[in-house]
Order: sequence, then C-alpha cells, then structure tokens
Amino acid sequence: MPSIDIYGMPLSAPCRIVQMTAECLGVEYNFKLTDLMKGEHMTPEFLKMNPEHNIPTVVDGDLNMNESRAVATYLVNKYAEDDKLYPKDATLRYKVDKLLYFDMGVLYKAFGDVAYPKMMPTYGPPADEKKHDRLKEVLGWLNNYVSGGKFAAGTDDMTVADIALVATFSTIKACEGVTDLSSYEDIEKWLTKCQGLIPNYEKANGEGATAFGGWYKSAA
Ligand SMILES: N[C@@H](CCC(=O)N[C@@H](CS)C(=O)NCC(=O)O)C(=O)O
Repeated sequence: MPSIDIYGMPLSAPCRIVQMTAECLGVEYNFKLTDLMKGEHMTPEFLKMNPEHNIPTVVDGDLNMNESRAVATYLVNKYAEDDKLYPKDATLRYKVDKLLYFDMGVLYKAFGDVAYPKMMPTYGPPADEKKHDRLKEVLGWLNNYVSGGKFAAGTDDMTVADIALVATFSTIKACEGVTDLSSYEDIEKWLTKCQGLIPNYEKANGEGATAFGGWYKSAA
C-alpha cells in the first residue's frame, strides 16, 4: 500500500483535505505534527522541503508538495483505481476544479475574513457588516450547489471538491456563532452524507474541526 508523509496540524482545514483524500483512496499517511505556534515550519529542514513554509507539506517519495487541493488531485491521479473522485471528463473536471478554487478563494476567504480577526487580533479589525453578509451570500451559493441531494459538482459520486468543501464547512460549523447556519439545510444534509462516505472521518477531519472551533470560541 502506498504511503506518504503529511506535515501539518489537525487544526488546519487544508491539512484535513489531504488526510480525507488519502483515507478515501486507501493511501497510508504518516502524520508529522508540525506546530506552527512553535515555529516548526520555519526550520532550515522544513524550508528545504517547502520554502513557502505552509502546511500541509506532503512528501511522496522524492516529491515535496504543498497547496492542499493540488495535492488532493495529485493523489487521485496517482493512486485512484477510477476517476470518480476527480473525473476526467472535461465538463465534470471543470466543475470540480471550479469548486476547488471556490472553496479556497471564495468560501474559506469569506469565513476567514469574519473569524480570523477574532482569533488573531493582528489579522486586522473586526469584520464589518459587509463581511458578515458576504459569508451568508457565499454559504447560500453552496446550499444551492448541494440542494436536492446532489454532490457539489452535480456528480453521482463524491469528488475532491466535496472533500475540500467538507473541510471548510465543518470548520465553519464548529465555530458556533460565527454566522447563523439555520437556513442552510441542504448543506447539513450533504455534510452528513459526505461524512458517511469518508473513512475514519473523525480522525481525518472531525476532531481537527472541533479543535479549531474550540480555539474560535475561546477567542470570541
Ligand atoms: N492554500 C494553502 C493554504 C495553506 C495555509 O495557509 N496553511 C496555513 C495553516 S492552515 C499555514 O501553514 N500558515 C503558516 C504559514 O503560511 O507560514 C493550502 O490549501 O494548502
């Protein structure tokens, strides 16, 4: 069975994207805890692996990688028995890729803009009404994408786009009070469905999301 090293922290949603993808593929991973608070990502050894000094940093043989979503699609391309998690069909692949960018640049961004100023005062001033409204708007789009029991890209099977969005949405949900989630019923149903499809969900994502939520709530 293939085995990779994941340098990261369970708190980190991007790290959990790679963990969940590896779980879905049956790829073994050695989780190498890299404590950002202790500066373990700034050592000469770590910077040699990843000069961008972010986590996850993933090592597969002699290939050092970062950017979680690119790592997830690499793992599927390399190790999956079929293309369900990352369809080869051009239209479906566009839809999955689009959602991977949406997850990073739109959903996580909108969430971070609201949550991070509370968690890390150096991040910037508290979120204003516009930022809160933006997060609601973006969650509304996600709710539509997964409405009617669909996976996010409209595929019959779960894809890496769902996995990335699960990492982000479960993190938002764990940060109770960051926004009102009561009107996004389709997201809740989709989340439950995906949780049931990801092996070792709690270890790969649930525990880390809960820990992140604990950090948010202690700061809020
Ligand atoms: N877009 C990147 C984001 C990675 C990222 O920002 N990781 C954070 C932790 S969640 C980090 O390592 N921050 C420390 C740093 O950048 O020095 C990904 O998806 O992998």
